[in-house]
Amino acid sequence: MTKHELLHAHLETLMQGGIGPDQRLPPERELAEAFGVSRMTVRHALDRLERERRVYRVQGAGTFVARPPIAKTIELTSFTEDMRRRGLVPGSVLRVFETVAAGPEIGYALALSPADEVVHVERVRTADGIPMCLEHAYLPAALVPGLTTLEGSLYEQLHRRYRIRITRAEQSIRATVLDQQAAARLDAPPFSPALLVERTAFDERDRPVERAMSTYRGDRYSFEIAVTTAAAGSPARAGRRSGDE
Ligand code: 16G
Repeated sequence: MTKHELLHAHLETLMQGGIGPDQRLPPERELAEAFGVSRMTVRHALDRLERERRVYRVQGAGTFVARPPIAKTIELTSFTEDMRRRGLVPGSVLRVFETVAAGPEIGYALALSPADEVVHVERVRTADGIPMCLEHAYLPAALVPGLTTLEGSLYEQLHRRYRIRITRAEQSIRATVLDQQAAARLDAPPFSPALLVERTAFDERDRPVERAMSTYRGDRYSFEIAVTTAAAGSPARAGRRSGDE
């Protein structure tokens, strides 16, 4: 190993072990002496770590270990997890549970033919007993044989009973207003503002397993998405959805 490589390996070890986030690395001079390299070499090594956003410099104070990113992408959660994380008790009122033909749009999203059967579940999702969201979920009937009703978390059931684990989703969010029926279900005035989130969820084998439309009351729910510059390694990281309680 060259001196340069030794220095790099040493810095890696320091950051993974001994020195935690927001703690200071040894001064440049000390590192240069310990490894028998010039201060310029030490600076180059630190520059590289700074570009990778693994350390940051504070003028006059030194070089500090950066906090790791919270998560790489907007996190995929179920309604149940989302509410629990915020200390709210998730609940559901089942309105519809039926098996119907997919039709062209749902069929397209789930890679089925329009005549193939899907299970349609309509639920009012509550947080601490208060209606928060109206959800329509469609699942290929062939993937969930014997499912005749739904209690509790859909994603937990899919996992426990059918070994289906949702690992990624394609999602769009747009503004809308509540029609008469959705307003009645959500205990809100007709035509009040809402957020419509449409999701196609995929399992570990990348099969589309759910197409869902979730309509959130605009006055009770907001999405929080942390964004960062591309230089940080990923265009968008860490998201947490939050409701307005
Ligand atoms: C989320 C999903 C919805 C899914 C549900 C499962 C969005 C926009 N929608 O609400 O597609 O069906 O979670 O929740 O994130 P559950 O496991 O609590 O039933």
